[in-house]
Amino acid sequence: MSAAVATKLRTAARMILIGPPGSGKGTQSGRLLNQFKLSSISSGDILRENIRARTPLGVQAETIIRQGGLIADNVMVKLIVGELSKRGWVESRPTLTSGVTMSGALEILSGAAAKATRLATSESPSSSFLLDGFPRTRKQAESLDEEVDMNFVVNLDVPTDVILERIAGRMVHEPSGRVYNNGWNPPRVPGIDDVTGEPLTRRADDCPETFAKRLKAYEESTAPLLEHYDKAGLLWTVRGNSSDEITPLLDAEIVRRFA
Ligand code: G5P
Ligand code: MG
Repeated sequence: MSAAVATKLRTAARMILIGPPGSGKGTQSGRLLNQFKLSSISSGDILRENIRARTPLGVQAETIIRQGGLIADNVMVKLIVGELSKRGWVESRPTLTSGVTMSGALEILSGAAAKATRLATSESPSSSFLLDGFPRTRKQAESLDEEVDMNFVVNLDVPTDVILERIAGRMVHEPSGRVYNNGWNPPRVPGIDDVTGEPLTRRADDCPETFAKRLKAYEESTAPLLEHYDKAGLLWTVRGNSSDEITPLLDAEIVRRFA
């Protein structure tokens, strides 16, 4: 569903997509990339990349993901903040926090207090980005707050019975994160990615038992996360049984806030 003409933003959108497994975060991300030329990071895709590459993190994460658990907060924060920095979407800058004395400030400015840095974001619309699947706990959210000011948090509220039906049919192109569904948005050629012609696969954590555990992990960690962003005045919840119902509502809200 790619739009013919992208909508231009007036100011930078730094968005977070929260939603249960299978709620359509990846689907909406793909559509937003086309519609608003946003860049995105999917925490799950990065972990799966590490698993494929057999990095130490990937080897550790593989078992946890297969069991439907969550990766430790400190590991995830380091991974995603590092990725933001690596992609040049944010950069380190000296920060003066309240309570900093003049001599302390001079120390910071002279580079002596190298640790006291925070990520600087540009308000240029071309610096807009989207996080899919991170943060997933309040602790992760608090750590992200210390690094960068996110300005819009979307909660995809999709009923569980609707989600369960979808997962059996999911096929993915792992290198790009593109998702398909046998019944709903099948690839042009069965089992083949539309863009690269490479084979599609099933996710190892999409079997019914693991999926039930993922849903449980989501339910346990999400209420405090949503409360955190609600208090910060950033949370916007959208309900719907299908991604096609949600997309126009989400697009309109982004236009209202950033275009
Ligand atoms: P992930 O990869 O972030 P989940 O569990 O959060 O995984 P998932 O499964 O990727 O989320 P999604 O992206 O919300 O789901 O959904 P999707 O892929 O777009 O859509 C699901 C399917 O439904 C697709 O086949 C799609 O085509 C279809 N579909 C979409 N819309 C519709 C519709 O309207 N109708 C129909 N019929 N079909 C539709 O995380 C994986 C694991 O990594 C770890 C955890 O272990 C996690 O379990 N992890 C983290 N751990 C700690 N902290 C973090 N921040 C972590 N991030 C990841
Ligand atoms: Mg996803």
